[in-house]
Amino acid sequence: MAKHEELPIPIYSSLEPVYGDGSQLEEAQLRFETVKSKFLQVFGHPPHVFARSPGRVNLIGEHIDYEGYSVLPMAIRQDTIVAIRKHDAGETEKVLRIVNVNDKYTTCTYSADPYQEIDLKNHKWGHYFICGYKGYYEYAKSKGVNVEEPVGLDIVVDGTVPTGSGLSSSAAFVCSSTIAIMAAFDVNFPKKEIAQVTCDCERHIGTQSGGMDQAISVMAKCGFAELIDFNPIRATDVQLPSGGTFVIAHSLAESQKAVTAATNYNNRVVECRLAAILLGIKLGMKPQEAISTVKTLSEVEGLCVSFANDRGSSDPVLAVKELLNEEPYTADEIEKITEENLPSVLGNNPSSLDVLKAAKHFKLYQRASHVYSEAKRVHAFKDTVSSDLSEEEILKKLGDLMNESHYSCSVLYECSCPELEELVKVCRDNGALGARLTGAGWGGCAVALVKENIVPQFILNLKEQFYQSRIDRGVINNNDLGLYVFASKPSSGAAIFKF
Ligand code: NG1
Repeated sequence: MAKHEELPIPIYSSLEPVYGDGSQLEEAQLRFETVKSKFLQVFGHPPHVFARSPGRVNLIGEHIDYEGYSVLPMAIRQDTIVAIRKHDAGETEKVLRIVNVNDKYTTCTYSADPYQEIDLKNHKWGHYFICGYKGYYEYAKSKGVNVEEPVGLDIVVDGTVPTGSGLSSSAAFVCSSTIAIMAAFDVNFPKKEIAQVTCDCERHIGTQSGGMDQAISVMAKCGFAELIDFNPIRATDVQLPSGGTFVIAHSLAESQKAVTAATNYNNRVVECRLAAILLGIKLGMKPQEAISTVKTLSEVEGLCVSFANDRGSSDPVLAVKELLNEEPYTADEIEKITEENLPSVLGNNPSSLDVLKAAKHFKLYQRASHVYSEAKRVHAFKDTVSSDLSEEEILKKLGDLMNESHYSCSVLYECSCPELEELVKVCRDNGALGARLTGAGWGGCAVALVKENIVPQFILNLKEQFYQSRIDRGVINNNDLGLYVFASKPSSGAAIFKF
C-alpha cells in the first residue's frame, strides 16, 4: 500500500469524511452553502470545485523547522475553504477575482499572469492566493504539465482560523488556494510534494518560513499529531495520551508575521544562519566554504557534537557556549570572522537585506542555544508519548517539556510578549501540566496540556482570570469567547470536494 504522504489529496463528494456527522458537520454545511450562494451572487455561476485546508497548533518544536529540524504539530478543526471556477479559454476577462465571505476583507483583483511580482510593500490578504497561484504554475511546469495560456479565475474564500494567532491561517489559505487551483486545472500530486510546493510558494509573501504549517495542513490525519521531518518531508503519526487535552487560548495580541518580518521572523532566520556560519568557521571550516555551504544550524550540528564529544558530552549546545559570545554581536564583529560583508554573506537576498537594515545587533549565542535544545525536546516529547511510563507520568513529562520550550522561546529566542506571558502563567496557575506559546509568537495563541477531566473548569477559570477584563474593556465580545479559547483534538488534512 502506498504511504499516506505518497497519496494525492483526497477528493470527496460529500462533507462527512472530513467533518464527521455531529455539530461540526452542520456548521460545515452552512459554511459551504454560504460560500456557494456568495459565488452565485457575485459571479453568476456556481463554483466548479472546493478545497479546504486546516490550521494547526504546534505542540512542540518552535522556530526550528527552517533550521531543518523535526517539529510536532497537529491539525485543528478550523480551516479555510476556497471555491473556484476556471474561465473558459473564450472568456475575455483574464483576471483573478478573489472574494471573501467576510466583508471585512475587500475583494482583490489580480492579473492572470503567473509570473507577476507580489507587491510586498502593499500587503493585501489576496496576496496569499497569488502565492498559491504562482506555486501551481512553477510546480506544474517543473512536472511537465502542459499549463496552457492563463485564463481568468473566480474565487470565494471562507476562513475560520483566527488570523495572526499562531495557528497558521496563512498556510491554511495558501494550501487551500494551491489545491483548489490544481483541482480547477484537473491535476493532483502526492501530498508530500504539495507540502513542499506550498512551503516554497508561501515564501513569495516575504517570510523565509520553514515547512511545518503546510506539511501538517496537507498531510494531517484525524486522531493523530504528526512528527514532521524535513529534507525530505515526512510525517509520522503520533498518538497522544487519551487522558490529556490540548487547550488553545488566544492572547488577543495579533502577530502580523508578514508585516513585522524584518525585525521578528526573518530576523531570527538570519541570526540562525549567521550563528551556523560562525560555528562552522570556529570548528575548522574556511570562511568562504562556510558562507557558501552552511545555511542552517542542523548542517553544523555534527561538528558541534564532535566538539562536545571531545569534552565528554554529546550536547551541541556545549559548542555554542564555548565558541560563541553571549554578548550580542555587531555587524562589524561578525564580518571580521566571515571576512566578507554581511549582505554578500546572505547572498543579497532582499528580505535578508531588510533584516540587516533593521538590526542593531545579533544574538547568535541565544538563538543557537534555543534551536539545538528545542530540537532535542521534540524527540523527547515523541519518545515520552511512546514510552511505557504510566499515563500520569507521561502527561507530567510532556507538560515539563512544554514549559521548558516556552522558557526557551521567551528568554533565548525572545518571541513571546507580555500578553502571552500573562496567559501562560494563568494556564499554569489553573492546573495546566504545561503551557507554552505556539507558532511564531510575538502574540497569538498559547497551548496548554490539561487533564481531560478538568477542561471545562479550566476554560471557565481562564475566562475569569484572563478574558473577563478584556471583555469589560470591549477588546472582545463575550459571545465570541469560544473563538478565542477552546479544546482541540487532532483533525484531518486538506481535501477537495466535487459535489
Ligand atoms: P505561524 O506564524 O504560527 O504560522 C511560523 C512559520 C512556521 C514556523 C513557526 C515557528 C510560516 C507559514 N510558518 O508559523 O514555519 O517556523 O512560525 O515555529 O511562516
